[in-house]
Amino acid sequence: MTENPDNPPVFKQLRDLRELVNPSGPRKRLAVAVAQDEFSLDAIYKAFRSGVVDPVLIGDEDQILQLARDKNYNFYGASVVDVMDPEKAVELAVRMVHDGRADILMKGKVPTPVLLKGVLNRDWGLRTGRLLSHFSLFEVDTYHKLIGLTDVAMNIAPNLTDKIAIVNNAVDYMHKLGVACPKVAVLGAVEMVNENMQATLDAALLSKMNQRDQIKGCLIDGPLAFDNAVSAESALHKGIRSEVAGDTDILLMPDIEVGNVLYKSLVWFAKARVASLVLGASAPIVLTSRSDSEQSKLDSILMAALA
Ligand code: COD
Repeated sequence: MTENPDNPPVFKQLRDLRELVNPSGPRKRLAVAVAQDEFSLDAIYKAFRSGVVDPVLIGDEDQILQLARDKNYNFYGASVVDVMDPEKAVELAVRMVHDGRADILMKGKVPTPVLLKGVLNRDWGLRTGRLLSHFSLFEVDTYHKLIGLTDVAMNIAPNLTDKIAIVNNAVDYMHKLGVACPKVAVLGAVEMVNENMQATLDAALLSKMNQRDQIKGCLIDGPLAFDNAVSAESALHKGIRSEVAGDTDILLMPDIEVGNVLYKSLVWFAKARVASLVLGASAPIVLTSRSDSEQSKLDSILMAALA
């Protein structure tokens, strides 16, 4: 796969993110909703020991302390708040961020919709007036740089307006990582515009809006089928001329089903590593799957610290 020297890959591996976190910077206060989760605690403990976060562990205190004892974790200096009911634990964690008593929200052992409904609460949630969206950063051995997927977990069936906001959230985050002009591939099942496939119509409009500077700070092309998005050879084979094909930084999903299946295919079949956040809220939100590894959760905390 060829790399474009005009837009060099900044990161190949998620562990590169660690070098960006300033070790002498202030610790981020991390409010964890329903913290009695083994992999989450493993990741939080590592981030705590390395001086990145000060956690507030909200949930079933007995279970949290038991898990910490089983692992010989010394959380001295961190706080544990006993809240048995998961919805109440979510509310307290979200309120802490809302009130400025915490910098980052993290999902523990609680279903994603329960956490997100708390985040979207009109009185004590983390709304900003922007659309909130989920963003995953993947390290795949067969690709030459980190690649973002969005939205695989929050917006179910985004319309064109939503997709513009989803792209902007992802592009803003990539800028923070130093990618000056991220390349966005808008995915479809085919690379031609088909008036019966809404995803291809949205993709064509997004590309044109980008050309006309209505969406800035990135280079958008689509519709691109997945193979064209990640392989220049494949695009060439189909006669597609595209600066994005084969050098994509961000894959924009047509809907949550495509996104979720691609996410899980990469994790389960390709053994890819991933870190994930919700963007667009008043603070970064660490939102990984309950089945994601400790490594994935740690990298997601680092991603949030960088946001
Ligand atoms: N950003 C900002 N505001 C939003 C967003 C968003 N992404 N989504 C909804 N809102 C606002 C709406 O404008 C409205 O004011 C209010 O929130 C309620 O909107 P509803 O009724 O559409 O939303 P809810 O509360 O029923 O559901 C919002 C969820 C995010 C919970 C819902 O979209 C959802 O369940 N998403 C999928 C989550 C999931 O299951 N993920 C798992 C895959 S791993």
